[in-house]
Amino acid sequence: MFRRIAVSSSRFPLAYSCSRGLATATTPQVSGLSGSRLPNSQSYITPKLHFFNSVTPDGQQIPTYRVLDGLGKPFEDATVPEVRFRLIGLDGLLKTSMQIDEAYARKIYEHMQLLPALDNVLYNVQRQGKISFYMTAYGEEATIIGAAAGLKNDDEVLGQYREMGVLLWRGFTLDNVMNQCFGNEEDFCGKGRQMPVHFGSIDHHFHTISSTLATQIPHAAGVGFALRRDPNRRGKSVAACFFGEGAASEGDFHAGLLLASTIPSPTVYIARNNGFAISTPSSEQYHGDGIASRGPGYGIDTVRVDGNDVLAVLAAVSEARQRAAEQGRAVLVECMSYRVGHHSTSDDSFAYRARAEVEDWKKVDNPIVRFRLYLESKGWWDSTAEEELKTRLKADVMKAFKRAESLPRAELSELFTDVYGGEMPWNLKEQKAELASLLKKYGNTWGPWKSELARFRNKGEDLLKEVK
Ligand SMILES: Cc1ncc(C[n+]2csc(CCOP(=O)(O)OP(=O)(O)O)c2C)c(N)n1
Ligand SMILES: [Mg+2]
Repeated sequence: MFRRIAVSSSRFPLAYSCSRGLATATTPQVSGLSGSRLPNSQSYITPKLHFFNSVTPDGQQIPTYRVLDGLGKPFEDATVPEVRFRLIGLDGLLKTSMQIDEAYARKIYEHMQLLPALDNVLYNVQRQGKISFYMTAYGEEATIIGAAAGLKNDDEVLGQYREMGVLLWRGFTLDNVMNQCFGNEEDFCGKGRQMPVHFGSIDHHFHTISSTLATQIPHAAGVGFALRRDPNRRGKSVAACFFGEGAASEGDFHAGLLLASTIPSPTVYIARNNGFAISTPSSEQYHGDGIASRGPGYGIDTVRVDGNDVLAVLAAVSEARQRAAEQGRAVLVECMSYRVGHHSTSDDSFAYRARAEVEDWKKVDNPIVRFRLYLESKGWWDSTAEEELKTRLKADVMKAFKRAESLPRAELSELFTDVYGGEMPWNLKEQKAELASLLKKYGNTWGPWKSELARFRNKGEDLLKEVK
């Protein structure tokens, strides 16, 4: 028998451990060739011509780790039947082992509910033309909040764009969210110079989102490496990188994982496999066994998780971050879910998938309902609590929306600041002067410019005063 890689590790049975030492321990002896190996590898020589196309020992697809069944009941033989994990407690400290108690479970649930509360309002606000763009996280609430809870709050996060929930988990406020989406003068992420949902916050260890798919993947390998080189953060902090299964088709995915594996770098790669890359279904995105099968190819410990089970995601990500921190190496977690919403406000997904399919997913495998059933079974939640929560979240979101809408944009001249450190380069100075002279000529005479200018603090006066 030809066995390509090592099987499960003792610390986490469903992870495919790829450390080189294990290969020797688990590879069977081949009769007649006992002990013969290639001189430059650990590979045994075999007389059997055997092709393989699976990373599991039995040729099956990689299994999916789950804690709660569809009705929110923990599996009897789950890895953690009493739902006790290594957790970052509500005090922000890492516990070797901690039971999920009522306070912790409610915090998770409230954050899962906060995402659709925001999405419902901001999606419609975009439709009314008040913001330019928006992306919802419908269907991925368990993946995003479970992963956020599994990380330490000072782990460096490099997201793709659907990970606003990580920021919210870390204390980013509703005002912060709204200010960024409206790009008003209080948007500290980018002073209104980024598209909505392109958040970034130094205080929340959240690197600014880039629309260009997959760039965050090699960047994360570098961030992880920098953490490893920093004596104050080595062994304590990791880089956590989110990306979609579509982004994983970019060259940057392969470059990034190879880099993180070989340098090596304490980086947790979290693949959100939500079944679609805009209109491309995952069945057309790859021919192999999802994203997880690629981890062992790069020598990276890997696990696949039910992304609709918040406790499974939490357990897998917290174990992955611990491995990454302790071993200084990359780990890959693939979270399986289904993108219930449209890709973005620029998409109509019913042009390429049936409405009935989406409705089925909402009912049959809803991550929020699943966790709510778990809470109810513990006596921690009921319909009154549900009603109160939804009313409160809606009111909070509406309050932040109205406030953000009423604020002006930053001063127009801010358009040119902070692009580079140090003195402003000549080309920006030139562009700034050109804009100022155009404003002087047309700003208060041409209707569209006049109404746009009125939306900036000081109505563009800061630029106009620079025109001689
Ligand atoms: C380099 C690059 N190519 C294409 C696009 C256009 N684009 C934006 S999002 C997207 C789909 C990404 O899908 P996935 O990675 O699965 O993430 P999801 O939207 O499902 O969360 C595409 C093709 C882009 N932004 N950047
Ligand atoms: Mg996707």
